[in-house]
Amino acid sequence: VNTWLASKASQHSTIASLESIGKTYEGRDMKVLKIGEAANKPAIWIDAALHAREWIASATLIYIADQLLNEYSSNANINKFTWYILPIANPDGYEYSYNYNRFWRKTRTRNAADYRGTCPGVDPNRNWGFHFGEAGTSNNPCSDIYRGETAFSEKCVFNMKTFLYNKRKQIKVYISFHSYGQMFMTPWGYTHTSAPSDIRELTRVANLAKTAIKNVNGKSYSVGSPGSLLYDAAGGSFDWAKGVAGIKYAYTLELRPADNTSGGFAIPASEILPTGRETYAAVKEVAKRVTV
Ligand code: 0X9
Ligand code: ZN
Repeated sequence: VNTWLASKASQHSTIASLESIGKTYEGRDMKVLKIGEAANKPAIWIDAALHAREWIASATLIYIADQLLNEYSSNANINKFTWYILPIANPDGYEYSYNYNRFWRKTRTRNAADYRGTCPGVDPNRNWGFHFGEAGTSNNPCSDIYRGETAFSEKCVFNMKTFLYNKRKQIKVYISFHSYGQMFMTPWGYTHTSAPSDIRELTRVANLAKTAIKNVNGKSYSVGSPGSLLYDAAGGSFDWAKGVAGIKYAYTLELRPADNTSGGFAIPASEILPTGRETYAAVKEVAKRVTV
């Protein structure tokens, strides 16, 4: 992925550049592709695979990056923004899921609370510093929803939040790609008993994106908060983006499983393009409809 990003950035050097936003626990670079001219415009951030096993999220974002590069100069809805693309938000976990355990979810940090050293890793979507440690999180290092000792204990999460916080005035849209669930989710993730004051506007845009998805391959996404569709989960990235960084349009997408598989993480490669196309339609719809 990093080789591909580097070659794309050099092929499109007038509008693209590649930057490392820091290193992970195991020393891997986290590469963000910036698409846009040098002069900064309002920005859209998209990340994928904060959860290691959600490979389809990365593949989808790579497809979208390619399309954005091809269309940037000619599409005014795209080139009114600068784009920041992070296809692999948890590289240590991703590598582990490639080589050792396909269904690994967390990071690979050695946990101080794990005395035996048998339960590495923190859920990087429970590790953000907004309502940290509340609903839908665990203090047990062996749990798949282990939140970590403290907020931002995970280097990959810390690096992301530092970048996002520094650019919080520029970034208008935050989108995090996960799988799987076929859902377009709005904040808050930490509670189902309250919503942001501008929830109507966030839902309006989400519903337009939902229609854009449906128009490509006929897939129906649900729109709503994690608590209304799935479960409450505190310490997630989009809650922080909205609640602390003040990024107005903060969304989490749960991409879809394949048509006829049990389990939706390891879906066939033949699903990459259809998922890429419909999700790109959603992203372009968001870019078209947000007011910045
Ligand atoms: O549990 C999660 O982190 C997400 N689902 S997943 O199957 N990809 O693990 C849902 C996250 C919703 N966002 C927040 N609750 N912040
Ligand atoms: Zn996930």
